Amino acid sequence: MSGKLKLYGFTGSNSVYTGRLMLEHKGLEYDFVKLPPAVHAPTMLMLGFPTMGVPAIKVGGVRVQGTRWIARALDEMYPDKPLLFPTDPVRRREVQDAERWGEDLQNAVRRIFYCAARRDRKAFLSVLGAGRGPVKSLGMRMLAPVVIKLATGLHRASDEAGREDVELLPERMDKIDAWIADGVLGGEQLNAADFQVAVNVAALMLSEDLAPYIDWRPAAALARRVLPEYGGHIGPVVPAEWMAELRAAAGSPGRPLADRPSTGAAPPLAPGSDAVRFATIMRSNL
Ligand SMILES: N[C@@H](CCC(=O)N[C@@H](CS)C(=O)NCC(=O)O)C(=O)O
Repeated sequence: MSGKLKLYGFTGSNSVYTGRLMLEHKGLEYDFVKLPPAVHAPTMLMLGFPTMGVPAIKVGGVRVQGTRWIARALDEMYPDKPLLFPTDPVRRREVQDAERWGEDLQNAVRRIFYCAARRDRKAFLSVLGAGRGPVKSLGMRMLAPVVIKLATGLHRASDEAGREDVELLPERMDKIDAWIADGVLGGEQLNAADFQVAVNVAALMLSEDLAPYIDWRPAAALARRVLPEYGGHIGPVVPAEWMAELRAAAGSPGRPLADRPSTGAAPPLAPGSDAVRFATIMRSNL
């Protein structure tokens, strides 16, 4: 492919992190075209993309939008670089299934995020404003009410939906842990599903309310491996009544530890490991 690859997106977006990590995995050089949230939507149309969504890539006149389509396009365009999907057909299908499921998790995490953002503007700014200079931070503060309102509508992030998403977290985290145990996720070579799923576990762990219910799990260790530094912090804003399922789940804080796997500690970061590489990239690119 000729020409420098461009990635379009905005800082702090879970799906954009997935896109970025896949480009890093392939070892591709790219320019990150940072667009302000909300403003990104008409901009993408003006740039000739068929929809308003990010992440999106453009290379050699080819435009691709959406994490799952970007993953496929990257393997097709750069088959000689580390692959995002296994070549074994059975494993490949398992990874594709986990990846598709992961996009639903991505939507759930986005809904939970906007429920939190409506309750605490600081949470919104700390995630979507992470790493911005003073002028851009001011711009983000001014944009925040509009972005929160638009995103709530666009992503159907009502309280009702957000509550259901919080209630489903134990079940969803169990599924991720099971995929890790089966080797679909968290293998020696990370794959497209790892980037889809683990980014969203990392995003959940920004929440002071939710992190204690997740951080002991293999899913959390995978999130720390894939994306050790998701910028931002979400203080305690999740209504207590939304968290009954989490509190009742086996292995949750205050519950017997019998079922709690012992693999929750972050793995040591070997020099040159994926985690160290990505942490450096994230710091320098934000
Ligand atoms: N599920 C999509 C995510 C797309 C998405 O919702 N992106 C948000 C930013 S986090 C966006 O661009 N929303 C505006 C739109 O889709 O029109 C993917 O995996 O790529």
